[in-house]
Amino acid sequence: MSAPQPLRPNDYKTALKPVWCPGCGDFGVVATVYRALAQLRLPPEKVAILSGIGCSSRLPGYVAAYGFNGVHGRALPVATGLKASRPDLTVLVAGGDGDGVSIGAGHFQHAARRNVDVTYLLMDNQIYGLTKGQAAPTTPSGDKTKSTLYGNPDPPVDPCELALASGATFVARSFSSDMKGQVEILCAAIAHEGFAVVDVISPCVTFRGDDQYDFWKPKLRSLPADHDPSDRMAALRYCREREVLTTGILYREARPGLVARQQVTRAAAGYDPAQPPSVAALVHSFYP
Ligand SMILES: Cc1ncc(C[n+]2csc(CCOP(=O)(O)OP(=O)(O)O)c2C)c(N)n1
Ligand code: SF4
Repeated sequence: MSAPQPLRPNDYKTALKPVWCPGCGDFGVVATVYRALAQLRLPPEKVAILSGIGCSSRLPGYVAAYGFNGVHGRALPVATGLKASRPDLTVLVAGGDGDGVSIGAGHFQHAARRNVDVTYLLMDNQIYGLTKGQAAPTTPSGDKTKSTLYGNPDPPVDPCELALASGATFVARSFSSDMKGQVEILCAAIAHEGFAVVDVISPCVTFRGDDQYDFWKPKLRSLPADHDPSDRMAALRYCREREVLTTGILYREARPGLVARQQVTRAAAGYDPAQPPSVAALVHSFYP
């Protein structure tokens, strides 16, 4: 029998051709997913990618791995259940800023608090793309959109700030066309134990304007070499930036993830994975 061939980025492509608009940042994001999976040598049958609804949430269809395209805003609860029952799988969640920090905001906070062992790829275009250009919670104040014709009257949410405030143990920011930086961050996020949030700015050229790359590129900065990623307050200083966009791993903390904590509590209760109790026995133990 011949030895298995090393995996290459193209091995993770499916036959489906992305239907994103030409120039959409999401093309860059999926390309970095192919590269990161290949770099980590993760066999497709050991990876699951889940999403909600949105242009960005189409991503699982383009990656040769297990995939699930669920309900708007609800990818994280599904991912939590999957990881809890199949801890051997590498679980990624992909989706838009609307999906993640608007309708799905409650799940985002609790996944962070519980340090659920998934990588969350938040494809942040600062707009609702799929529904054709309404303001998202990430849309900057004052911007005109289909739902804010006179300018957005609200202050935006910064997903990294929300993740840090909610207790996430890995928080990073990247830009979709920065292949090298994004692959490095994604590999580190996937290797991290616990909830790893990657807020990737992924321009919507159709509803945020085709000048998005010209707008963002001069603002991109790498984290300074002396940044201490264990310093939460230092990480917070890179949130809500206006004149620049600092990319890199803002925050990283070693704390047991949900899977490890679950194993500890189960072992303490005498749970034997080889002989799991029946549901009836479990219910009876609560309501004798
Ligand atoms: C429960 C529910 N509410 C609203 C919608 C309509 N809807 C679909 S996608 C979407 C927002 C898309 O924006 P985002 O999540 O940021 O993803 P993008 O399309 O920008 O990638 C909305 C409001 C829906 N499908 N289901
Ligand atoms: S509408 Fe925007 S987010 Fe959706 S595919 Fe087009 S450019 Fe991308």
